Amino acid sequence: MNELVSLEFHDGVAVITISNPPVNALSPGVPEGILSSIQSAAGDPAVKAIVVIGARRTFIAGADIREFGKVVSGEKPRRSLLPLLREIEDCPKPVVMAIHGTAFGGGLEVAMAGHYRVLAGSAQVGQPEVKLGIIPGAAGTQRLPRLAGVAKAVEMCAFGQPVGAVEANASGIADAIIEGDLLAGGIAFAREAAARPHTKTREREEKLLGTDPVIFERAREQAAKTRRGQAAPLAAIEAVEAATRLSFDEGCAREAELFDRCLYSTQSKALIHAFFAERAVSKIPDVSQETAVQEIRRAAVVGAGTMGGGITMNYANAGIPVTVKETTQEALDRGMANIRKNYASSVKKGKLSQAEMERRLALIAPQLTYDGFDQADIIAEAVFEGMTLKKQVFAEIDGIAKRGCIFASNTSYLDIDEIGSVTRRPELVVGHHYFSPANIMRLLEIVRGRATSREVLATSMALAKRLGKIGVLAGNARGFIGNRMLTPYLREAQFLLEEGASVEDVNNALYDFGIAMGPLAMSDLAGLDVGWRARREFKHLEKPGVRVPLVADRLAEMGRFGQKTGRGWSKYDENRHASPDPEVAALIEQTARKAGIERRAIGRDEIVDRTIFALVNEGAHLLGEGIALRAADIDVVYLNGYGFPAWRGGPMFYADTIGLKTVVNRIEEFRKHHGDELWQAAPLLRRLAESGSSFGEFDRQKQAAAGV
Ligand code: T1G
Repeated sequence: MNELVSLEFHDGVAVITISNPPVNALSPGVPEGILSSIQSAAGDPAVKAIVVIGARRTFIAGADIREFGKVVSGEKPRRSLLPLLREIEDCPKPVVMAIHGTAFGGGLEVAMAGHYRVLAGSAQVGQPEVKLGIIPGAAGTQRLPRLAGVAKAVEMCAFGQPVGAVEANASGIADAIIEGDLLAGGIAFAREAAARPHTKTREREEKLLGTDPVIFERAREQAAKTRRGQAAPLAAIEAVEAATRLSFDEGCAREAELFDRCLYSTQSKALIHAFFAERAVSKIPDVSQETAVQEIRRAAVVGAGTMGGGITMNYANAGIPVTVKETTQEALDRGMANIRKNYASSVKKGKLSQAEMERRLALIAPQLTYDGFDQADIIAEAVFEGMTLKKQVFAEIDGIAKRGCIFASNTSYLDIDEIGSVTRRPELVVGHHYFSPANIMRLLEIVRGRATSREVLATSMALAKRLGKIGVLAGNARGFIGNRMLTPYLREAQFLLEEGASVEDVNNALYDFGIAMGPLAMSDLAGLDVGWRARREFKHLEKPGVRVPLVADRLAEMGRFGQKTGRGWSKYDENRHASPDPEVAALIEQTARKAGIERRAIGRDEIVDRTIFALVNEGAHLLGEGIALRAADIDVVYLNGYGFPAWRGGPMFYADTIGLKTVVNRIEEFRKHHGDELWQAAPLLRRLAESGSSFGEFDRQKQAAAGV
């Protein structure tokens, strides 16, 4: 026992409590405290059984992830949990793990070393290590198949999804589900257990016998499909497979080899970066944790189109009554039909019960007027992307809404201050930029206007969490963070076409890089008309004499809007499968020749470097201008809004892994070939590169300076 682990006695039952806020991670001192408590209880003749439990909201949520960086950097030696787990397992008295909240990673591994596991009904257990680019490192891949069977263990270790109490009980991980007081239930269970012999998990072999090797083949196929490019899921499958071939100790040794290989990998560094980046985005330096958060009891949405419908579902999904307004009955019916269709497909997939669907639909009030909008705590605007219409809507709701009602525009690039300028409450105007499909995509760009109050920002961050979104603060620049960076990325993708690469070359190069969808395929999905309209709106901002992509506007003028018209950069069949379109290839070649653009063979590396470094360079501009608070925020935007592979950590983290000096040198090469106007390393990027620094270091220094 120590300040993190306490030991108490309840009439012959020793209770070991782990208290290491916020999530009882196995930080230094916790394993030591558990070990000495187990040894003390084991040696105490008055003790018949032992219960291990977590204080406050959870059991052990795993190893302390913050420690990994110190091990990888050599600052600290890797400490194995295996001796502690052996001590627990070899304890002559039954050790009962009483689990509430989450037993994740090392938390479940500690639990499986115990002789029994009793769960609160809402508890979750899992081996999510692959989400951090590693695998279980404390015999989880050896003990879990012994308890839950090989197939279940492969699924949990290779794909990282937790299981609930009922499933844990059914699969053999748990021995009982405790309703009511968990500690009391755990002690009662331990008392009974003291009266019978107990089994060591490592000695349970029955579920390993006669394992069908197809399990591993299928898991590898699934990993290749759903975890494309990631090494850890394959390592986890190999480790569980070892459990079926080797002795327990040999299996643990094989697991340790595979664990180390993952831990020192760039993929793991990237995924751990993503883990902490996602948790840091909600921290805004000048908006303290004490800032008042407004309660959102009722919402209203203007516009039931694709985005408006998805936004409406977000509120209903969170249990918030929401009114949605359209201008015509036909548009309203279409919007509601889409909402019903989305819910019905979730019910069909077993992700939602029919009753829950009905409950959520009952929270949605579709209408053609602003009736009830005066009751809303927030009004989300999702009308057609045009300044005139948005200002008209904001003027209308300003005349109706109650005092303190927040106005949130879903514009994806228009000026929030100008939209809010027609209201008498600019301090309550903010951008809530969702990503399509809005009810699915986790990203929410929260756009801060000149007058947006701290309370509105704090409320927006809290609301994002409540809606199951990741809120990222963005300054009010055209396109905010995501779309602003997308412009040079798509520009380069199109220039590469004009210079000789094919549509498929460009899409495949980025797909192989790990991005969910190539840039041209993504444009075809979003609709080429969207970019076309935006370019026309901002034509006056184009610099004379500076090269611009030539073909996209032609395609749009020809009515080729992408998937929705069956033709865009590619052709699409009725199942939206893409195929090369020789007409487009001819149009590109013809347009390029007419513009006097030299065409040549272009390799994959150039395609990746020009598109990704354009992204990184614009990101560095955003950071320098303060439009993004942290480089990590930019990474979170691209991981959750643009299909950037998490195992690369995001564009800014990726640049750090390449080395900023290398990035700047490459940009210099592009500048020499394509001109200053298109390629100038951002001042911040150049400064960091010249000082041998990184975006990660930039964030750390900024965080230290801001003290958050
Ligand atoms: N280590 C260190 N800090 C952690 C942590 C951990 N394992 N888990 C959470 N935190 C911090 C987090 O950064 C945040 O800090 C605060 O706790 C609240 O987290 C040996 C090698 C448990 C489901 O992968 O999934 O065990 O921002 O905002 O939404 O084989 O946290 O407030 O400063 O996420 O309620 C395996 C990771 C580790 C679980 C709670 N375990 N954590 O979610 O809160 S590897 C995991 C989570 C391992 C073994 C291997 C979630 C949660 P701050 P939060 P939440």
